[in-house]
Amino acid sequence: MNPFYETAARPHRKDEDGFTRQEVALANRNHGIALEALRYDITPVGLHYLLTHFDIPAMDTSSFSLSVGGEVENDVSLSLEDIRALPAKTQTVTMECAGNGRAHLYPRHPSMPWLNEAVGTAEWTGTPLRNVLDMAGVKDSAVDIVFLGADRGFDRGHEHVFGRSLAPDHAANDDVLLVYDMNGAPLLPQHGAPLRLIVPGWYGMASVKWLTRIEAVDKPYEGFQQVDGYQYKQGPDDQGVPVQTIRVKSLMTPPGIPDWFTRQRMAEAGEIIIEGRAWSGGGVPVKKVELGINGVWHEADLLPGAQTYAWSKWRFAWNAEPGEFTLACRASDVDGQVQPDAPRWDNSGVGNNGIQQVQVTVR
Ligand SMILES: Nc1nc2c(c(=O)[nH]1)N[C@H]1C(S)=C(S)[C@@H](COP(=O)(O)O)O[C@H]1N2
Ligand SMILES: [Mo]
Repeated sequence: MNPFYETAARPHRKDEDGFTRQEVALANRNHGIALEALRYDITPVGLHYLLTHFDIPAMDTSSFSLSVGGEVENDVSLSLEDIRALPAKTQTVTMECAGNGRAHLYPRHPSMPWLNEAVGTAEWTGTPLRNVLDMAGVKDSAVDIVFLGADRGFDRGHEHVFGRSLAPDHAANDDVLLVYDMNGAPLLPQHGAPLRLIVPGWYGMASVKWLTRIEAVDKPYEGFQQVDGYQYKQGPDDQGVPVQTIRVKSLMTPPGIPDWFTRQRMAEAGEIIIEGRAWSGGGVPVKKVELGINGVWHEADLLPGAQTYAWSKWRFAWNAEPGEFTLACRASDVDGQVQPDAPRWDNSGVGNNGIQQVQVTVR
């Protein structure tokens, strides 16, 4: 018996600010970064955004094992100790949820109602996935490498474990990691302890948490989170284009001090330093960030030194006079991609890299 088929249809919502009880429940479980925490190059773990579809599974590190099978020469089973004994690699990676910005769309897809804050940067330590795939010996017959988590639930009537796949070539890339430490300490339960995948440059859904099983398969993987979820679609019946690398984006730390309830800002006239972060996906560097002040764009300083998969810092010195202002920030990357001024439509609200806007009163 499956009582969840009736939840399959989730019509778009037109109540612009009236979020539903279900959306509020999801927002309580899955928090975003506080925008003032953009000040840290590496997001402290407790300030990193979180997105968990089902429940955080109970995992026992001492009895944990990762199994590798399917189209491989040898089935492999590894304890966490075995994995920690493999060559280690640490990588700074900015991760963003594909649904970030969803709540700016109108009408809105009922799901986790992110505004701007589903992003964070961590130092992830693990071993390149390739080391484990080489132990198993992936056969030429493999067309996908599948990653399965220990968490299970329903989505639109379909019961499944959270699973994603990568093409074999991508899985063999040295930058794709099996991760056990975040910011130099063992993963916390909510971030996938004891082992997760990190796929740098891709939206967060690819980085499977609570990873317990890797399977090489000889037919394209058709798991729910691969082919039903995470597809760019204009309408519900579109064929869909898979969501993959992160689109260019920037955020600012709102200046001044906030009003508790509305989050609107009050700042003092004079020089105000506006700071923020900018990033793109697939290892593509950010080229330029602009700050918009009441619709007029000014080029900001982009600070050097960003690592391949991590965000850059940017800064703009604003000589503010008293008045009412709408600030905005807009990044472009070296591939020529630019953030759109208005959110781009997607049926389930994925991939919205529209500009952030902040209202400020200067006194
Ligand atoms: N097993 C499992 N892995 C998962 C998820 C999940 O629900 N279950 N959520 C994915 C999504 S959609 C995102 S955005 C990232 C979030 O990672 P974080 O919670 O560590 O920030 O994990 C991904 N990996
Ligand atoms: Mo996500």
